[in-house]
Amino acid sequence: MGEQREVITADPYIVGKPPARPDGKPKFAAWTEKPSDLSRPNPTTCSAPDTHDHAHGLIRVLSDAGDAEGEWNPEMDDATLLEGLGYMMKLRIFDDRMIKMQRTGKLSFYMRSLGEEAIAIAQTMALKEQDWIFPTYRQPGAQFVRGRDLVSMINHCVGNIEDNVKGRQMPVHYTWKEGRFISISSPVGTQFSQAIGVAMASAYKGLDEACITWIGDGASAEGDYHYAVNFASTFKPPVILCIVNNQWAISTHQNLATGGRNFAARGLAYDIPCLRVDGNDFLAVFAATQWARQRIDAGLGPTHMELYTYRTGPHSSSDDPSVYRHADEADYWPGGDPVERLKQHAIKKGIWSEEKHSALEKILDDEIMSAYKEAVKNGDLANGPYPPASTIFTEVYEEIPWHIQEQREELGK
Ligand SMILES: Cc1ncc(C[n+]2csc(CCOP(=O)(O)OP(=O)(O)O)c2C)c(N)n1
Ligand SMILES: [Mg+2]
Repeated sequence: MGEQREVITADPYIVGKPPARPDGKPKFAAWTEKPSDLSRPNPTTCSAPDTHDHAHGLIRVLSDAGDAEGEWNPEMDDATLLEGLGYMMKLRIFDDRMIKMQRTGKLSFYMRSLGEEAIAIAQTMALKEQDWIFPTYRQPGAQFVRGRDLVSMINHCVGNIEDNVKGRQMPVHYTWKEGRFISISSPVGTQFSQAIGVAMASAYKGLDEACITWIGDGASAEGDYHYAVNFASTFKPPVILCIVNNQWAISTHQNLATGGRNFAARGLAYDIPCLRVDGNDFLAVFAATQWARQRIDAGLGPTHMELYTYRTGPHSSSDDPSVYRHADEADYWPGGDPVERLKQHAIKKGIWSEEKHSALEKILDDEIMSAYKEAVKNGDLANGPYPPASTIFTEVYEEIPWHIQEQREELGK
């Protein structure tokens, strides 16, 4: 007789339903999970079924009191911890500045990572320099870790003549070859297959180059997710597959994608070890990714993880969440704020203070403002100059198809 498992049935009352609409009181079940709940299995011997509890529980390191606890505590040194805090603060200030620029007509569109800063930053810090990043628009923070120049990031967001993608992409859809940061696709869900393909190539060539990729809770309901994970299951390439469950896919609640169940455990059906991680706990996110990278080091291939978080801001600068969720819903999120949690932990450890925090905020704000001033010297949205229209046709096709050539001739470029 096998072990008794819970029988899972769909709850017709939950499918697609958010916890509350704008006129109702926001509801989130209180978290009972503690950092001491889950063991850290040996990454080099652990199989998918061994991670049943990790797929259904929640990996946490920062306790409610702000201490780092449990087997998943990565025992991060102070300098690295403060570096991570600095990157998260920088991203938040950068996002605030850019949204102000969008509101004053300097940028056409913007998307913030508000509330999700820990994810791409902690994860990129846990990788090796040579690893490849296949992000969505919600992981620009990886570029800070890899050292991308702020002026170059802003040139892209404005779409001026120094934009490295020459205005061919929407703002925030960065591409950065030098940082192994692959172009962000507007069609959601494409990057999982791409990352797995590159990871397969890397294994085939015998390179120590892993891939990490992310998909949203909403996009994970597309077939693309399953096609991709099926390849990962079969070929076991060196890839870290992350579902960012930030509760919302624009105005659609994550319950529509899961029926109210979790995302992490779906990987168990594909025989891939699964972790469900508190996405607002910088140390837990780092530790889980380090564990996945250790499996890759040992030649064991993929890890599938859910980063459990909350999209604090609107979907994008074009969205008004007050029409579909309660205005204060973010305040009810049991996972708190990732920047505040790491800051409080650092203060408790005696390596940080409110004064140091404010001083760093000021330095970062000045740095971002001066980068912005530098970037708009290359043109802004209102006044140009813009990349020439002929760049629609160049560097896109190796051989221009006849119908595109006709269009080019019609434009006279
Ligand atoms: C294939 C495709 N379908 C629809 C869209 C429009 N769209 C852009 S983002 C988005 C929601 C994605 O939500 P989720 O995957 O949860 O990611 P999040 O924005 O929450 O990070 C949708 C429907 C798109 N860009 N591509
Ligand atoms: Mg989402």
